[in-house]
Amino acid sequence: MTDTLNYPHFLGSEIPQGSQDDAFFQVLPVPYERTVSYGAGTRLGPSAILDASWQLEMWDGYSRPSDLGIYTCSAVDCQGDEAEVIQRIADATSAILKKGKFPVGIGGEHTVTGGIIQGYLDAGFTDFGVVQIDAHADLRDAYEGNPLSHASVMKRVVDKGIPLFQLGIRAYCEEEMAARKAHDVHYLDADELVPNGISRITLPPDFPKKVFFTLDIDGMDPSVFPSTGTPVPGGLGWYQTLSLFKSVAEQSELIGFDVMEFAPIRGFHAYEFAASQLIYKMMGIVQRTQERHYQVEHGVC
Ligand SMILES: [Mn+2]
Repeated sequence: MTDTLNYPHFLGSEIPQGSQDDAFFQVLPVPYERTVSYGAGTRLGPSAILDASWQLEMWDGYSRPSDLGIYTCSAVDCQGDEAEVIQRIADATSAILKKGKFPVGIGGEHTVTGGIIQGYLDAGFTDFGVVQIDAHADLRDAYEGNPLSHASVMKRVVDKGIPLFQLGIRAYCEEEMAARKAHDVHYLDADELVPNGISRITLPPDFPKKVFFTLDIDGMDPSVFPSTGTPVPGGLGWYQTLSLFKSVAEQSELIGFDVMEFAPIRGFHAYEFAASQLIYKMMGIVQRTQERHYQVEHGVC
């Protein structure tokens, strides 16, 4: 578990570092940790996940996502002014998009997703929605006075007029309930999804076809991932999470995804491996559901 920017590349034990011009999946490590509200350690998430990815098999059980090429970008420099870091994240994301490739963000705290979404806007994406798995609504206008807090990241998204669908939420305040109403946020909370074993959803007919998927790892149950800063009981299971992601992928044109808020626990490498496998399985679902939307050789159509 290192705390440097010299990260290994994703699945580096099995495949060479892809080319930035050719590889479809472009992994963007963002070791950003600034507005911690409880446990710390998300700045170590990207390096731990990339280290653990060397233990993955290329075959994910259904296909070989690595056949599309995986390029691991240099980690975003997260030192300095918050707004400048967010802009650096946006710039790195839009650079990937301008090459017609598929961003896979690895955090870092959930604030990072705000920078990634800004990157889509900067790259000229307009008509897209965001689907979020999370324990927390992240819809506070500011948290402890900070509008760039991880607890406010989805408020920044809906403030930009981007449609939002939330899955697995089970911790929110009245201000966030009001924000859901004010911004027509769609949601299926954990108390509906988990006890009823719901693993498929239908997006509303007017939801944008292009979807960015953000997975805050605390949306999953702490029995699966205790390795996160603000765990909440009653979350989604492993298969349920992947199945929900697949159901969204089947009815959308996915334009990217991220996995945020992973905070490794020293000595418990099972969680690091699980996080890297989750990302690789999500890549596999993208590979198998998005063929109609992209041509491997020419990037996203
Ligand atoms: Mn979150």
